[in-house]
Amino acid sequence: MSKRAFITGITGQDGSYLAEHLLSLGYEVHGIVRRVAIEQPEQRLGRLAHTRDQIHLHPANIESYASIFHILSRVQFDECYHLAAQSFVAESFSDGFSTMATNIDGTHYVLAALRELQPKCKFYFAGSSEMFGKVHETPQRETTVFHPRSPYGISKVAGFYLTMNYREAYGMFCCNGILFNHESPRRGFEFVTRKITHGVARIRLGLASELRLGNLDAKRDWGHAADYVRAMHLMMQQPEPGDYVVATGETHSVREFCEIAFAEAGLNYEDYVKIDESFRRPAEVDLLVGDASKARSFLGWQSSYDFVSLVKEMVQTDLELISFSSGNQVRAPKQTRPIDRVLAKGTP
Ligand code: NDP
Ligand code: GDR
Repeated sequence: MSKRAFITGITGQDGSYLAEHLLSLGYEVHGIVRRVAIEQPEQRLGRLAHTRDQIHLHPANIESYASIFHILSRVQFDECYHLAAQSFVAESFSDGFSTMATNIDGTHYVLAALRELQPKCKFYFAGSSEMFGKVHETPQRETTVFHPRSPYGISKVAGFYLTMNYREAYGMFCCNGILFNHESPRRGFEFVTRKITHGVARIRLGLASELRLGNLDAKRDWGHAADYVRAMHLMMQQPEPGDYVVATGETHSVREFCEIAFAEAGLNYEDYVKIDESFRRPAEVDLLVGDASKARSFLGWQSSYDFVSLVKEMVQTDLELISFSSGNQVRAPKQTRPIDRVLAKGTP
């Protein structure tokens, strides 16, 4: 019999890749979506366009214990991947209260409902390298001390310890993924990588003349989301639950990302990027680079994308997306996977 998975945050970047991965492994995939998504499928379910007829969507909100309880009392699951969150760090400075409520209470509601109704269901929590924040050692690993620098980072530290506590107190199979930044052509437009690749495509096609960014010196360990969802699934197949860093082990600055992205479109970033202080954060995370040795040796996981291929894929997909919507002609994407081509055409 096929396994049944429950994904919160299925409409997001990771949720959409994870749903596809689990479907390819023969899982029956269920996910929750906010009611507004069901009412506006074209705008809100774009990332699921190509898998919608194979997955089961339930209306729910992680801020409502009752809505989670309602689903878990009707359908039995083998694995729960809790990805839903307010995931934009900058927004967490603007409204820390909402971020805390969604991310901490939401995680607690899912764990509490599982404990009550399905304590044998395995649980994955989407922890983050933002928990390391002002880093105490480099590279960061599972044993590195947390020092979050934003309400978002603090909410993820709370979720991490909630997950650990349900494992220790109730013997549940609960895993924390400590995932470093991962991107793709499905990344939200507010995150710096997509903001850059989308900006590059708009400039290349004559729709914009500049790109306004904040701190170009911040360094991140950027991987590809399609690789990282494989690690989530592998953690849940281990004999014992655990916590794992997932990262490429390479770090690059926002400036380097710009340089490669603009060059991919035949442009020089220095001619177009303008510094806008309003995009700087009250407290910055300057440098992240992860040590994924544990994931490599216990899970047999490794990243298949290198940094340059990731940037190029994102630029090429955005060129095609904008070209498609504006009727311009550009060269065909070189490294875009077919699935992302479908997505690109269905995403506004
Ligand atoms: P996205 O922002 O792309 O997706 C977030 C998802 O959460 C969306 O499906 C969103 O639904 C859903 N969501 C938000 N609030 C609620 C709510 N109140 N009720 C129900 N659903 C809600 O994030 P990613 O896919 O990039 O990340 C997935 C998870 O992994 C997040 O928890 C993020 O914090 C974490 N993470 C991400 C990393 C990355 O680099 N991408 C790295 C480390 C951790 P809707 O479509 O309705 O808005
Ligand atoms: P991050 O991603 O905060 O690392 O969180 P983001 O892409 O937002 O920022 C990365 C770095 O780029 C700098 N930056 C800018 N960022 C944005 N968004 N917009 C700008 O104009 C800009 N200019 C410079 C930022 O200051 C920062 O240093 C992501 C999210 O996916 C989290 O949910 C996840 O947990 C972490 O990655 C790991």
